[in-house]
Amino acid sequence: MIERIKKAADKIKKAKRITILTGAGISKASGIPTFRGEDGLWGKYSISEFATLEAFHKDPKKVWQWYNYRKKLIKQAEPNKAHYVLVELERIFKDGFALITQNIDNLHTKAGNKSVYELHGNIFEVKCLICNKIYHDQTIYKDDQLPPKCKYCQSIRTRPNVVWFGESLDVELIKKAMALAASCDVFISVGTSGGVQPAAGLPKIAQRMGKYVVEFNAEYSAISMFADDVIIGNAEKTLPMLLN
Ligand code: BJW
Ligand code: ZN
Repeated sequence: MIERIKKAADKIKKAKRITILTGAGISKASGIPTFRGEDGLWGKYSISEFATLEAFHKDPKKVWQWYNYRKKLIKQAEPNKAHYVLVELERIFKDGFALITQNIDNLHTKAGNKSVYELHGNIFEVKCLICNKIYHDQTIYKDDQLPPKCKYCQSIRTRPNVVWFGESLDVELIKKAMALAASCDVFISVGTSGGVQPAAGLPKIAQRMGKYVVEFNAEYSAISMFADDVIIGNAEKTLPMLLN
């Protein structure tokens, strides 16, 4: 493994542009559960009851309660060593650095990264279905305050600004992410199972364009087959080794 990390570190040293894709695994050491696998959220909460627009229309309060609970957990969480490695890489690469995340936990921004593309939204944002405004909201609500009233038009037809299954990602954002995957020299995937499209297609784009792709994950994933090197282990342990 040390040899492969050295190789990845060497590729990074020679690169001008790096693009990173992160998933829930990078935040696990910060105390935020992942989705799949043991202890994953989908083991306790079914996708069809909590993560589709149909589920939300059926029972907005129930879906809001789930996001409110996760928001509380996420608000208390601090970035871990893996997040800080990405802050250091942005400091080194400056404009040549881009971070595409599937996470809604805001931890990359909290750690200090600036060039962050949030493909699946942000748990600290509310979207109003009546006036269409999207606004920042860190409040943890009491049960009887859910769904929260829109801060602009007072409507209770609000939703978390996240992307559920069956919903389209922001078109400009996904186009930008694809361009960043195609135009980098090194593509790094961290802590994602690669089970969700279109995010999981990004490493494939980089590989097809002949870029060096390296994956840091606790186990082999659907992304591993597109990676030149796979570094198995917890990202908070393995990623810092890149900077040694
Ligand atoms: C560690 C670690 C440590 C642990 N260190 N590693 C093409 C083909 C087939 C289907 C589709 C397709 N295109 C679209 C679809 C449908 C669907 C889809 O992909 N379905 C799949 C099941 C196949 N995609 C969509 O619906 C997307 N929309 C879309 O494409 O619109 C157009 C369209 C619509 C309909 C049909 C066709 C086209 C939207 C997807 C939205 C996903 N939303 C969620 C919820 C967000 C809000 C919330 O958080 O509540 O996003 S689902 C969930 O999965 C969340 C995550 O961002 C996402 C990815 O999960 P992630 O991050 O990979 O987490 P895990 O848990 O899966 O993996 C963690 C990994 O870390 C594991 O490997 C661990 O081992 C590892 N790990 N500890 C390093 N310490
Ligand atoms: Zn409104």
